[in-house]
Amino acid sequence: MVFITKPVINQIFKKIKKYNSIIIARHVSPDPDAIASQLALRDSIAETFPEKKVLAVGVGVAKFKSYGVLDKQDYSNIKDALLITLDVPNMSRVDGIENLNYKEIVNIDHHPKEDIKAVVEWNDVTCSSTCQMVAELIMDTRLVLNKKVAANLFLGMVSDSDRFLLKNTTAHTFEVAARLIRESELDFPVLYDKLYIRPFSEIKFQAYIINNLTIIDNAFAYIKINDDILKEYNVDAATVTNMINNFNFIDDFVVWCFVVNDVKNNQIKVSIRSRGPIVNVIANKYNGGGHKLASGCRPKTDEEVNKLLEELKNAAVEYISTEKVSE
Ligand SMILES: [Mn+2]
Repeated sequence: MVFITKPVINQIFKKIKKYNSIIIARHVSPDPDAIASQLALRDSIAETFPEKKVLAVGVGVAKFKSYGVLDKQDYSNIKDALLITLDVPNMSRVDGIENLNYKEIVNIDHHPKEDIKAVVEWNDVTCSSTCQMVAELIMDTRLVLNKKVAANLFLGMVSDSDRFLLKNTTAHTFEVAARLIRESELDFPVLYDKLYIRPFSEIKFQAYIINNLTIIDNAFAYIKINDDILKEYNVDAATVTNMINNFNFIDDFVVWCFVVNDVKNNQIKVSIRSRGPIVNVIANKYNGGGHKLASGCRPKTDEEVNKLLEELKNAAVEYISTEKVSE
């Protein structure tokens, strides 16, 4: 197998080589792909170029601690940094760069392109994860691939493709994964615990969702979770949104949506998944975005939530009816 280095990978590597200070950021409310790509790239650059200052910024998440530690130091005195944004297409969702003086941006992302203006833009919606892209960047250049870096990248790839199950998984995804395992001699089966071990209370909470999901017209399913329920099951708002992929492959609906009232952060969080209808265009209208079949948003009011649910239901019902016609 011959792997052809993409020109954009060389351009990114040149920027990394050129700058003495590099700040690596990703989206707010990070998922494993965001946090793992960020830490893997930081650790790889730091090991390849020990003289450089490389910081991974943003708010940490306790349950992702084992992936590595974010840099908490003040960077307001750093001038002329290179900012590398990962797994995020819009500037407003980049976490932790409020006081940063950066000179140029390199963006590496697999979401549909939005407003980030990068001097080098590697945006590829055909990639299943940002970790897949960072893995290629590292393996196709002289950036160091150690076991810790490889483990993080593998976890991000597995997580964002839902164990190579989602439609964004391609032959290339498997090629990068195989290469990553081979080149780092990664013992990957032991890593799955990190992603999938969970307390029994979460399974009980999943049963609550199963028993309380509203299904409309064999097309659309949704549930609204309030703070009392979160407390009763001892789970947080992120647990709800992380659970949404477990409801794939259910014959009774093509679009499903979890709404959670996150009192702690004073916001309404919505996760949406689809087996057909394009949902990110709807999520975009309610302070959100994401992928065609996997999106999220943050409506401001209950009224907005209800409008969103109505739009999603209509999209689902319409999809089902056209599918029936074409059968
Ligand atoms: Mn991602």
